[in-house]
Amino acid sequence: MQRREYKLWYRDAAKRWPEALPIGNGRLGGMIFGTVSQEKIQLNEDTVWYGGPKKANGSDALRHLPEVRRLLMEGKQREAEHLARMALMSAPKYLHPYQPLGDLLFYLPGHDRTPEHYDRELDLSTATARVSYVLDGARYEREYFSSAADQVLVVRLTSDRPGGLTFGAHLMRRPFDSGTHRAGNDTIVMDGECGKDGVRFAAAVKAIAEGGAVRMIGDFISVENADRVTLLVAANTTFRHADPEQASLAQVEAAALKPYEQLKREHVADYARYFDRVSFRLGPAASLLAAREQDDRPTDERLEAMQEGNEDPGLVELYFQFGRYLLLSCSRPGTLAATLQGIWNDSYTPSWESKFTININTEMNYWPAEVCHLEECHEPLFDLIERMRPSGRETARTVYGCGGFAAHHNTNLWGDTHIEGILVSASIWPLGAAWLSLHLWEHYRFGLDASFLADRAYPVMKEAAQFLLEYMIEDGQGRLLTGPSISPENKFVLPDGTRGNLCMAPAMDTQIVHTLFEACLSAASVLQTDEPFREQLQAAMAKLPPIRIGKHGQIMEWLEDYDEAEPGHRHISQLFALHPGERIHPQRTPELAQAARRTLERRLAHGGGHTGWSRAWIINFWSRLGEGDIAYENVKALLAKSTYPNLFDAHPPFQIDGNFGGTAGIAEMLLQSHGGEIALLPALPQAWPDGEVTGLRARGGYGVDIRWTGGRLDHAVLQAKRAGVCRVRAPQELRVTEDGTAVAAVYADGVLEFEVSEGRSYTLAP
Ligand code: FUC
Repeated sequence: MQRREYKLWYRDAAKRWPEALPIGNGRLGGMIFGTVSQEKIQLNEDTVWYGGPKKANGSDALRHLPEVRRLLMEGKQREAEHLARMALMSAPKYLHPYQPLGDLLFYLPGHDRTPEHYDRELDLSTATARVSYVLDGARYEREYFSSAADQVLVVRLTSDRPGGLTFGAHLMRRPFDSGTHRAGNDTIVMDGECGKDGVRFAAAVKAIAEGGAVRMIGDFISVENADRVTLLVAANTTFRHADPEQASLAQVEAAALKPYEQLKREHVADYARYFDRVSFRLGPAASLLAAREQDDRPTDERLEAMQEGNEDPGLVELYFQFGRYLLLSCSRPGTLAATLQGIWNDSYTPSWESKFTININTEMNYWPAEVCHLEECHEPLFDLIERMRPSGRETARTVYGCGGFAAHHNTNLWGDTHIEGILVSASIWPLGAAWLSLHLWEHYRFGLDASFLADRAYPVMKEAAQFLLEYMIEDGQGRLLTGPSISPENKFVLPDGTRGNLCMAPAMDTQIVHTLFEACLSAASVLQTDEPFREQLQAAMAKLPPIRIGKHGQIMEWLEDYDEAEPGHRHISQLFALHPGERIHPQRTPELAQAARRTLERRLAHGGGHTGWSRAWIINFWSRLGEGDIAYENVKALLAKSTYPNLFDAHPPFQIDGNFGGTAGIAEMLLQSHGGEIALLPALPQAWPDGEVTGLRARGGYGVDIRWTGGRLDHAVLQAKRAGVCRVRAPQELRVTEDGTAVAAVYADGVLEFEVSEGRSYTLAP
């Protein structure tokens, strides 16, 4: 049997949504069930959100803010939280959900028997799903993809029996079904609206048959006795188009001018130019086929075997590439950023409204973007941040009386920034804009695009920092504190047993402030601008509370050494400085690194990592601590405990952050680039003695390929985008060559240093 490289595959149709296979072009998504007699493709369009933008900042907030702070400083926890709940929270409280577009259903008469040779797969290298089966001696095949090139979702049905395809197709949106209408004699259109002030949407489906006939019966497209059929699906909303129906019809008509093979070719070419940039192999190349027969087993069976403790390096490769596939399929330039579910959501009331939760989840979605060479996929996040700026200014001004821009723990299609929700444990956390802004800085650090830094990144970073400079207050000890705020979403226990969330200067806040201010200083110095602002930042940084070690030897989560109400809490916010931040480093700050390790051990001992994203963060943490074996244990746990049969991450329910955090974590095990150094194989587990990864990216403008054998580096190739000094952390001295010629390098304190020229490649080997 041919090895199913980079394929998810199954012997059955999906019975449940988390068994269906996701396709997407960044904005138009489909979940493929692959049912033989009644196929269902559950559809999403990224701007189908219920409701409009809100003006919800609490109108009494500013008046009561000093009192909340005073109560907190005086240790009056209950009083502070009681007042904050009424005075600071927004009205209305909750943002509205991201919703499904609807279902495309088709009914095939006579196919309601058990077929032979049923097969359903998702090919990650072509972003194409396939279903095939044999019925009454005839072979039927379906192919499905969502094309970014043509902005249509395409379904192709074929049969090797001439005239063998007869079916009816229609669109539905239960329980908000508002019917469809015809557009010509081969197209149906479904339209509707998402509430007062919400978007209006339209979806169009056109059928093109080769052989046989297409006609309209009722609200169905009826295909009769065709040899091959192409269904073209388009959908849009008023978020981008004044007339979404006209836009959708134009898209299906334009696609209809191209033969199916051309649509497919252009889709694959567009997709593969991103996907093919990175390859990842675990295991010795020569014995790959023999050693890994299990790669040919269905994906759900491999996952079950992993749950039983089986090793399956091929499944790790697949999971890694699946994360890249998902990012390419739900976040492309011009689309909306990936929500808690990317673009795939089948519920009108999804968990957490399938929003953008920005106290970890949305950020985690984008961790793989730069290192896994999908930097273009990062752009929708920058657009979202841009959209948040005007409302963020309003929130900063009306809630806090400050300049700059601020956001809290959730945002939506419209970029709303107010204190969202009613739970004190999550809502009052004004660091959202600051954390998100760091993503623009990360994009610069990898790509070194100075005009991006000047035009897009720095203005946003600066505006987020301006808010913080005005918002923080000095306590009696000369410390500069954030607050009222929370350590997402953990509670502490005061000595008298009182439990609380709200506090001044939780550790993660201060760590984010420090990281953002440092980033602003670096950016301003690259851009040679803003001297007085830099001085302001430096003065403020000197007053920030330090990272402190508490009574358990842990990194303190709060300003005081409180006990956690839930020591195994899923959030591990106090380790921001270890990852994605960089201040805790095993070599440079060994004591803090030891405390970070202790923090993780305590969290894990109390059941931490029980949600997919929490587990994924843990992989990244242990990688930064150089603990490959422990990181790998957590990779296995992520697959075994928090992964659905279609490889979607299970919070539960489905939440895509675990997929992206898991992919980023695997990359972090193989390559790190922070603190001005590149680390090759910094957390390689013993279980991966041999392997190769190509096409990753490192901060400082490097492309990186790494090959290793017997647990040791074989060679690495660094491609430098810019001239400069390259620093590589390596356990042993390495030879550096450029085109076979030795390059002078100095090796000291575990770091190799050499000069690189723009656009040149350097090979490093023992
Ligand atoms: C935060 C997390 C939850 C979930 C939600 C979307 O509230 O604590 O686990 O991820 O966001």
